[in-house]
Amino acid sequence: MARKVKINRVVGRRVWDSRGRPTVEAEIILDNGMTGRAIAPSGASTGTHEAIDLRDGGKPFRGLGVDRALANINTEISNALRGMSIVDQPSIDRCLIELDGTPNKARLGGNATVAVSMAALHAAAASRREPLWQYLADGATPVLPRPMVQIFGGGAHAGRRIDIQDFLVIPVGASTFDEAMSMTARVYDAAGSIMSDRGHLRGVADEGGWWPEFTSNAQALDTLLEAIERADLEPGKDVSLAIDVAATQLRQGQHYLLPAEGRELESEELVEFLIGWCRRYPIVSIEDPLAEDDDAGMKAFTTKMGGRIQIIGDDYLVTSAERVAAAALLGACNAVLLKPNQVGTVTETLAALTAARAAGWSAIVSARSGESEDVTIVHLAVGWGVGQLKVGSFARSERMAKWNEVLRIEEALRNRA
Ligand code: 2PG
Ligand code: MG
Repeated sequence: MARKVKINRVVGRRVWDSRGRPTVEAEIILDNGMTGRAIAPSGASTGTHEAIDLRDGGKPFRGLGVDRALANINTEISNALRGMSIVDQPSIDRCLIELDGTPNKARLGGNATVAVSMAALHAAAASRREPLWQYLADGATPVLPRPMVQIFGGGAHAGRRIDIQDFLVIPVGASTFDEAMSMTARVYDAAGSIMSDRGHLRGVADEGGWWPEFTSNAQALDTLLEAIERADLEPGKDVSLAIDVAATQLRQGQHYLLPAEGRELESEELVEFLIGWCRRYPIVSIEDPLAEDDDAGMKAFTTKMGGRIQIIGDDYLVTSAERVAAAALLGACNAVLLKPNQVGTVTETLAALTAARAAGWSAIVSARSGESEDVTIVHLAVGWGVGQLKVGSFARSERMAKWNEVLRIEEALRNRA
């Protein structure tokens, strides 16, 4: 039945993201009157190989207008998709890729294509009268993700107050998502209290994590441990640590510059520096430990630590199936971060997940630092059974909308079992 339901038209509209910047919303209207819509997110620490976030340039909104991306949706994309079956996501995405005709969605804009691609999923699920996670699972067992939650923001998300971009916790001891959220709430609150007690509370960074009023990166890690203990939880047993180094942002020529440490490091030195932290702290996952162009460093770090911790490629892999396969062959990373807007369509995001699984890797679905109320990625994580989810911190509604959506899905699954 749903197979016969066709796309009538696609509408692009300007909405606003969590940084108060313009972004793209796409709405797909089906022949039967049903609709689906989605909003494109945007990054601050973006990889060179990501799909292009098409912006207008010029003076308005500091060049960040999206009128060109919207025009592409309202004309070319709408015309090309009209009449296509809504449940044929691979064909819809192939049509977007071919219509764009560039290797990185530079012509139509990755922000236009990802919003349309995700809107198609919502319209398809609606026409099947299924929740999106269930439509995506397609009969397979859905999996609730383990959350990875930012407690302190740094790097490009906090005026580079400290070098490391994300200090995160993973509530490894939780046996349900609901329990994981309450553990997180306690740690987030305790971390805020510690900052406040020391007169260090300065509000929150881009993704809702506490603004890092620290003098060194290790101070953030020490404070995380303190916060876990103050929440009556045990570091490493109930709650483990993770970091996103976002090392591309630290790259200066062939070196890495860590101003908060007052140090400039060679690639091999950064590898040893991070290994030192892994010895001292219960860190179970490190993202982008080296820069996007540092294959040798990534390989060296993975050779030494890949058997012990999760090593995630974000800027390094940009949700590209080809880059995942090449990195696996090289022996660099053992996990991929999946951000649909890095590649521009849902089908290509799924291809990156498939490549990761073929390599025996884990995967993590992730939001961007510029977000909205859109919760599509939550459904991707659950429906595809990805296993992990990273959407920023435990404050600000663009983050909480996503955590809360998982709670609703957990309840729906429990009632079904
Ligand atoms: C990252 C993301 C999300 P951004 O580096 O993982 O935290 O940041 O969206 O700015 O690339
Ligand atoms: Mg990252």
